[in-house]
Amino acid sequence: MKQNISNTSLNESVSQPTYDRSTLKSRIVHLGFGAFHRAHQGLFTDEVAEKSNSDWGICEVNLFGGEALITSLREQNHLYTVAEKGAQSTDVKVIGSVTESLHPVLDGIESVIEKMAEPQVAIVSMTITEKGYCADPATGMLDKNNALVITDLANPSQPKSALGYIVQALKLRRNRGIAPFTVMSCDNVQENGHVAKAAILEFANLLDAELGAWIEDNVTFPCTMVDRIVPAATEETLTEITELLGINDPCGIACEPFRQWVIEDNFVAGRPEWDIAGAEFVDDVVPYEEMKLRMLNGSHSFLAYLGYLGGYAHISDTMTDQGYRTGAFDMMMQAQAPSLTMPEGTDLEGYAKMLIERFTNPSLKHKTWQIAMDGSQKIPQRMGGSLRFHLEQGSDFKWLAAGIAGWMRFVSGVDEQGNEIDVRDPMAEMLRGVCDQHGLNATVVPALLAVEAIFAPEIGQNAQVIEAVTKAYQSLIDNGAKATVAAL
Ligand code: NAI
Ligand code: CS2
Repeated sequence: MKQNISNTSLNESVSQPTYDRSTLKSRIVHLGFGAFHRAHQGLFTDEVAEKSNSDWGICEVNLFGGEALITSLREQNHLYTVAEKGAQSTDVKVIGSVTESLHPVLDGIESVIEKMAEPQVAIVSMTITEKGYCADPATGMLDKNNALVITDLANPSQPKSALGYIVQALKLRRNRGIAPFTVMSCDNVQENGHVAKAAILEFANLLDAELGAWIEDNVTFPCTMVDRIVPAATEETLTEITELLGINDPCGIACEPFRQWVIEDNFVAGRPEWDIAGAEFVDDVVPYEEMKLRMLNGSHSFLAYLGYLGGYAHISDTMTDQGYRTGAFDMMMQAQAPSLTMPEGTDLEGYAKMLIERFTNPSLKHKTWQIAMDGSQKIPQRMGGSLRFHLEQGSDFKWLAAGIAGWMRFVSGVDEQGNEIDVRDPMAEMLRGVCDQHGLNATVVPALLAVEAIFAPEIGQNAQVIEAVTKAYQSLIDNGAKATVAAL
């Protein structure tokens, strides 16, 4: 038998499930067995099983890529490792909450839909990245011109998009008289439950208005705020996990020790007691989502674009540069915090200081390039709301302007040394086309701000925004990213 995590004794320091895994049922189907889910929801659900008599298990699905990961997971009885890396030490845990796994390429589309339609499935959760919602980034509404939406509407029984899978599974449940499931988004999307609901309802209504009405009446879409920094696995982190574990785990993932999960308590068919593992159930998640998206993710994107251009490969590298460190803190406190309306007693300055500490963790090699990915989907959520706030207030938004200018300079596809940048974004080609028409010239700024799928006209055509972003862009061209950030 091939030796692996499920049939080999592991190093003593590794914590392993002590509960009876055979009692878990696939009551959750999760779309997106990526880095984040493994270190967050998978781990929370494992802890609930460890601390109570929970029977909540997860069937993992990857709709796009990740076939090898699913194959490896099966070979090791669906166990995998999470390594929580603090600045000084690392805790290694084996996670037991996964019951089974499916992949449309390995198992066929029908088997995924049939699993989602099984009566015991109470929750379909998602970490499918921002672009997985097939929504227009500027409005959050379904993008009817999205290629996946077009093909799925034409052939709904053989879907490709997450929306198509969910709607088809809900249709089967309705036709079979099976109660619906809750759809729970765990992506970094502003009002993620509302965006998921709007996209799914619109998609369903375009197919069959009665089905759309049934979904609207019967399905809930709780919003969630999810937080844990989980960089993509690298050879280096996998080698380190092998050393700590005593055996190779291709599904292992490293992350920071911090984790947070705030969930709107709105589940139609029950839910695990994730609060046992530290999650918070609240009535309204939106303020927490806004706080996290603007302060953490907004400054992450700021550091990602300007850091990459400044020659910093990792977020922790940017934190060794006082200009970036101060710039990120000021971005949080001057540009983002004032735009938030938080429950009384929320300490935003304490939050910002903690974020700077988390970004500093030298054990986490979180690539600026990774965070820079999919900027067209991220910028509106991370900077759009606060930009609107400053325009209304007449207050200074130079940090946001610098972040947006950094993104514009990044999507040109050429770095400050003239080397090519591997820009990954669903709109990369269109963005590159716009950049190529202008070269590295500030005239590109109004041209990119005019892309309405990213910037609503009241932002993109606002003279103050154009002026501030142009000024920051010109500084990037004349002085480079490091000097531009230092001058903030
Ligand atoms: P990843 O690259 O490891 O995984 C991405 C997952 O999304 C894969 O399972 C893939 O199958 C799926 N996917 C990609 N495109 C899709 C599409 N069009 N439709 C359906 N599924 C699609 O990324 P990771 O780190 O797991 O992050 C995923 C998302 O989780 C992020 O975009 C973010 O919204 C959220 N998140 C990530 C955190 C992190 O630090 N990594 C922390 C908090 C939230
Ligand atoms: C990052 C986030 O990749 C990105 O865009 O900003 O994934 C970030 O690491 C998480 O939201 C932290 O919770």
